[in-house]
Amino acid sequence: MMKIYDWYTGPYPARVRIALGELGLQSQVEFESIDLWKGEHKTPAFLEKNYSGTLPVLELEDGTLIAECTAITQYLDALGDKPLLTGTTPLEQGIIHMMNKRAEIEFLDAVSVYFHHSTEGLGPDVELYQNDEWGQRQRDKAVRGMRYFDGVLKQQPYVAGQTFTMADIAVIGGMIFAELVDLAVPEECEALLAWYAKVQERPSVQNRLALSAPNPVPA
Ligand code: GTS
Repeated sequence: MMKIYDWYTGPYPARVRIALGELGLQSQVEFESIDLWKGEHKTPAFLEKNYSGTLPVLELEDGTLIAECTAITQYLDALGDKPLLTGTTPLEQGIIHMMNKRAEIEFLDAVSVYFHHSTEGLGPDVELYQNDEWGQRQRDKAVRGMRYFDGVLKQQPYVAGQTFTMADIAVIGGMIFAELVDLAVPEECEALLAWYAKVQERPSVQNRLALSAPNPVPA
């Protein structure tokens, strides 16, 4: 059985959990919790699994380790007969990859930097270097990213075009992280908010936390 190391409420882990749900692969993976709040992702043992010290990480049955949400999603999507999240034609694949990367750079990763640099983040034991000015700039960048994706979604139903793809999942990750840090979506971003209401109805999004949580669930 494949294994995923993650933390159940994390926005990046959410991306892979949603992908698993979309692909119907939930029963093919087991989860191992790595407690971000205790810094378990920065221990030497975990850094051997993922040099970057981040979650999630996918471990295959033969022990091969794949980190990075995009890489994990591409791997999982390629297991089926027909890719559902990463495109089938060269054009689709290129556009989806571009929009997925843009969702990370312009939105999700920027919210993450804001969290780690301008809030308490994961606490003083984990956040060994903080630069508030950098965090604030990334917060402003994330809000610009929201406005960009609002413009995209005024033109088309999904982030990379006419169908739901991993680029949508990356923007969902940004929305989840923005909620966690109380970074509000500007009210006028109506298309982004309407898209988010719509994609939140997907079972893959609704059921992501239930896939696994540490037992007992932390307070
Ligand atoms: N580029 C990585 C990816 O796409 O997988 C980023 C992963 C990432 O930043 N994951 C977060 C993490 O490990 C998990 S979460 O914030 O979504 O819960 N953060 C811990 C840290 O110390 O940066």
